[in-house]
Amino acid sequence: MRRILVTGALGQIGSELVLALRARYGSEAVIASDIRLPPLETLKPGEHFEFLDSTNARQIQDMVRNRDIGTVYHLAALLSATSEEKPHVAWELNMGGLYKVLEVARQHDCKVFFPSSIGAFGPGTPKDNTPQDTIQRPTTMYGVTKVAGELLCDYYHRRFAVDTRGLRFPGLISYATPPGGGTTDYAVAIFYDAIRYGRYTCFLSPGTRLDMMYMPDAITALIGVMEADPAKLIHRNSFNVTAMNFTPEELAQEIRKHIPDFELRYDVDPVRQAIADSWPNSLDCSAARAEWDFAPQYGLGAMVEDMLTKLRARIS
Ligand code: AKB
Repeated sequence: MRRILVTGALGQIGSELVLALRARYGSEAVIASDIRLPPLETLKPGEHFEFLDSTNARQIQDMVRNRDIGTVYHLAALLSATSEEKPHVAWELNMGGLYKVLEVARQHDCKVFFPSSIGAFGPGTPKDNTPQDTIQRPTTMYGVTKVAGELLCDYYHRRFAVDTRGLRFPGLISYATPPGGGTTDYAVAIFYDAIRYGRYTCFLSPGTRLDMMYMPDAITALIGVMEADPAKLIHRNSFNVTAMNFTPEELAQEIRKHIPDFELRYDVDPVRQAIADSWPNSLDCSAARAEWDFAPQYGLGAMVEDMLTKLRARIS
């Protein structure tokens, strides 16, 4: 079997995806890569981790050719809030990196996964039960790179038969990596502060409803869409996926079932609030269910219980 390359392997999704891919296909089959390297002692015998700057076409080319890569999970990208702070870097990394990965994939017949987002939608998108195929027109640089990325992946599939597949992720909640640069990060940070201090100050306003998914469901969905029978795929880039939606207050209420005195305060960040306000409240995932059996397991209650248990063990 040709190997699997994961770019951005130390990021929120990459950190957990690499473990799942190694468990499923064997350590020898998976090459994790990033522009940082993990401490050597964290790697077990037989696990591969390589330096790779995914804006450098030569490095991608060498990696794919020399290590016999057949599939690329291209996760290296800036998230929404950081992309608004540094739009030029976001364009260079999110679009430039994807274009170079697709070009190498075309030349070496690789399959490519592209992570899109609810950020690919905009203020003109229907907010509730947002359809799979609808108006997008995002107003953030992050969203621009996600819509353009979806279109570019579909183009490479139609024009060059590159097997590209993608998911429009909602906010992802995970205990394995700390939050970093997203608009939905409050839904991760809240757990750290709830455990440590019993209170949290939220940067989004009380009524902000957003789609979310617990990381184990995101990893199952990622592998699921990549293993799906291509004959059944009507869509490719990218599928709406979500598992729950809530406001900060609703999340706090669920946390109070475990930490009764938990306090939630607000100090709204206008930049991240404007981004959140331009995104949908809830996605329609019927295409993902029909075309490759998407079936998330965690709702709000199960996610909160598991997050608190796992994060408590990690923090202590
Ligand atoms: C972000 O908040 O930037 C991401 C996303 C929803 O794409 N979590």
